Amino acid sequence: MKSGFVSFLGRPNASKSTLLNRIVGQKLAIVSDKPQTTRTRVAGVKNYDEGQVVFVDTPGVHKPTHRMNRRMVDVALEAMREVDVLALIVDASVKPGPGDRYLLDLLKDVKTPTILVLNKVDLIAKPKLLPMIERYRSEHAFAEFVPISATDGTNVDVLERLFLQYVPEGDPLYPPDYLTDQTERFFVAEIVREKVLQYTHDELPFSTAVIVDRFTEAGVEGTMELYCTILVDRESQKPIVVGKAGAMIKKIGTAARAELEHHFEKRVYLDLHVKVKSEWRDDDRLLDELGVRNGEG
Ligand SMILES: Nc1nc2c(ncn2[C@@H]2O[C@H](COP(=O)(O)OP(=O)(O)O)[C@@H](O)[C@H]2O)c(=O)[nH]1
Ligand SMILES: [Mg+2]
Repeated sequence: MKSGFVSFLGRPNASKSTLLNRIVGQKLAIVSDKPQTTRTRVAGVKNYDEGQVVFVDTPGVHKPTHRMNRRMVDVALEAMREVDVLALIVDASVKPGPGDRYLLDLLKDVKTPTILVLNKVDLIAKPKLLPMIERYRSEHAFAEFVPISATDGTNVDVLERLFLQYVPEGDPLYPPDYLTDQTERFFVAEIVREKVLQYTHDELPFSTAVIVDRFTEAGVEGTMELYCTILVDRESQKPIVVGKAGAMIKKIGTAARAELEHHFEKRVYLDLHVKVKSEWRDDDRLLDELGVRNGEG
């Protein structure tokens, strides 16, 4: 049998989280069209006839501007170490930039087999792929090059076969029904944050966090009670999240509740509340509480 770890590495928005969800067949990591959505490491386990693979989704590697971002990048870099396979995920639909250069430099002395995954091929014309692959081939000794589309699933099965091929022999690391290291509490906070990202304006995403103040398992009535606080950075951002006569927060709450009910297969009572906390992205204690891990941790 085979078993091992595969880490996803890449720039923000390359589609790492979409790929994780696609492979494990369930939404573990939230996804958005805004960069820097993923703030910490999320692992998902998949069992195959040939063995078990643990996939590790990471925050996108970018230039850090706050302590939070420093931690995010550290988490991503940490995930490069002591794994069996690396997957460098690139968005094939956008022009390579300095961020790609930085990632290639990071890989320079890395001995771990690294697969280049060219993602979002549904958005590009096929003839563009080969020159792109050739360029990456000249930049680094990648083990394989795999064009995929994480949203429509093109070639993802081929990629999974390759991952299995590169992980070593070994016994499974987790029991067969183990799916993720994520807690339910963290998942709740992430789903609420995803809806905030989805419905609010562009200036908001980086500066929003969600804290679960109270999480009550379904009681006799079979209803889970969830009380969450949405943190924003500035007073001016609060009305964006609350909306006119509370319309926005209601929309966020309705969408989050529907998804949580579907996920937990239980009735959910969701209470959302918005609070201004300036500079929270540089508040170590709060970052600890939010689960934005320290790279070393
Ligand atoms: N067209 C297309 N869009 C994709 C694909 N994979 C992801 N996306 C979109 O790209 C955005 C970023 O995806 P996400 O998984 O959050 O990226 P991450 O930051 O690398 O984790 C989202 O809006 C996704 O819906 C793909 O294969 N094709
Ligand atoms: Mg992500």
